[in-house]
Amino acid sequence: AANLSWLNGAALYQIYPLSFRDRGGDGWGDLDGVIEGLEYVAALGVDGVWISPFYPSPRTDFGYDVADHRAVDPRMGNLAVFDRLIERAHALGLKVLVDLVCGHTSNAHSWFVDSRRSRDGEKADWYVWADAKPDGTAPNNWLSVFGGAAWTWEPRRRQYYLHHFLSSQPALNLHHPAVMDALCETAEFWMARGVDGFRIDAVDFFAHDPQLRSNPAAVWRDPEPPLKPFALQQHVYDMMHPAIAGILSRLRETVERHPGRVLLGELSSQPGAGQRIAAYCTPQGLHAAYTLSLAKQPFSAKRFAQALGTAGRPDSICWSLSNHDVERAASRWLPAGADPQSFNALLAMLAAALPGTVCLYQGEELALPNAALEQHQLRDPFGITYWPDFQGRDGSRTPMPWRAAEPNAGFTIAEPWLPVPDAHFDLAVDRQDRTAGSPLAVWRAALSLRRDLQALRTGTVAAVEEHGDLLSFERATGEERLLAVFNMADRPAEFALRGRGEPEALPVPRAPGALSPELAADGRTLVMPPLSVFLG
Ligand code: TEU
Repeated sequence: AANLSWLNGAALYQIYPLSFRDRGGDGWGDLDGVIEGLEYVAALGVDGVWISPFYPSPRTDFGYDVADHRAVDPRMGNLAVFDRLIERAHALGLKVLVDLVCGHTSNAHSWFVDSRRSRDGEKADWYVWADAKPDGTAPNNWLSVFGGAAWTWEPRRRQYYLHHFLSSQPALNLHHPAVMDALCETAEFWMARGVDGFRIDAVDFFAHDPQLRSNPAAVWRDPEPPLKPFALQQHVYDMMHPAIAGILSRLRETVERHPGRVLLGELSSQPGAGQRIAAYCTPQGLHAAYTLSLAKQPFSAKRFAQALGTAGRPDSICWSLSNHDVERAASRWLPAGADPQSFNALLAMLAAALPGTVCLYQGEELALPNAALEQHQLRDPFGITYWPDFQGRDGSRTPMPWRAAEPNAGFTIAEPWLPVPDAHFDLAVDRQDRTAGSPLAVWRAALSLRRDLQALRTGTVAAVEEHGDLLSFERATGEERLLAVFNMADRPAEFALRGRGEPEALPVPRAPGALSPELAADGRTLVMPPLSVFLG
């Protein structure tokens, strides 16, 4: 319990600022746009926002290639605008987390410009450099998440540098004390400006095998083509190294000096995630682990029960059903032929009932489907490389639709960097705002249940079970005990209450026309309509 923070029980909202709202009129979102949207976010009933990178960046990875950690990209505003953003968020009762990208920088960062120049400059060891093998090839077989080798040759040093993502994102050497000092100073810089904590990007990549041993080949039981090349190896040596705990403790010491600030670290879904969560979420490490472990499952009661049941410390997890790296949940999981609004209500209640923290991604509350883009519209190099087998991440990054009747749904007056899909206009904020039973109204009601019911917010989670299409679990505090049952399929099902007595149903938000679960005549069975939720 010593490690619990305000994150426990909280709901967060992820703002992907490049696609949130454009006030400057260049087709890309900016910080003034974020400020303008904060009132809407607060009205959803969330506790805070996580804002994806807005730092100066060549945008090869859309901000995750940071060229200066302690400034605002001039196209998105400046530090004075950021200060106003913090002030406005706090006035609305919202906490603010910003992204701290520690594992790599842009190759345009002054640190890398210095490091690549020679083997004996001041920052020579700030990145991960290694000699070629005698035949001139890369030091080992490590692969980049976004395709190809994780090593790129630098003619000036006549050495390879490591990059787990794009070659424009060289990996920082976090074993170097001066690098850790610089990152901790960056954390201090933003805390002094009032941020409430950090979402730490890609923690599993912070340290690797110092001997640079090659990874073994993956063992595939049932390979399902197309495989992304990253899946062709077991990532035992290039990531998830035990030294990561020590790196996190340096960051924790830094935030610990400022009461109420938190570290939310992004962990990958590689095998052993449960153990890593337990190892990193301690009073010397992270306050909570941000994970896509549910988002990466098929939508099945069995898989969700497994993910929840093996979570290790469920109160130390921040669950997300969607983010800017994956297909939007409303399309990814929608059962064939199912009513999208009923499915949305199921997702909203599931999010509201999860233990720990839950993080919504902008547009999730509007039930936006993923955008189907054409090849020429792609921006994400990950998608451009693998088209059409894997279409990249642009489909979840298209602009927020604010006003149905305006060009670009009110996101921008210019040409937006990614198009607003036709299907998103009808789902725009202004339209849903005035429509009873809209997906937005359902999310607001679900989040308000989470706020009002202490058991849903901070209760323990127990009895995580799967019965065919049904997922069930209990949330309990000293005074309150709640049973939550989700019918995850588009067909009816029955839930046996067994020794539970007759729980009294709480009013759960539903899609227009959707049926509620009923207690059968025997008093021991809940009759669950397709995609329905019982809470009581
Ligand atoms: O992502 C880190 C990461 O490892 C994964 O989420 C990855 O994108 C996914 O497994 C691919 O299947 C973070 C950011 O969220 C992402 O947008 C950045 O591109 C990445 O770091 C590099 O900074």
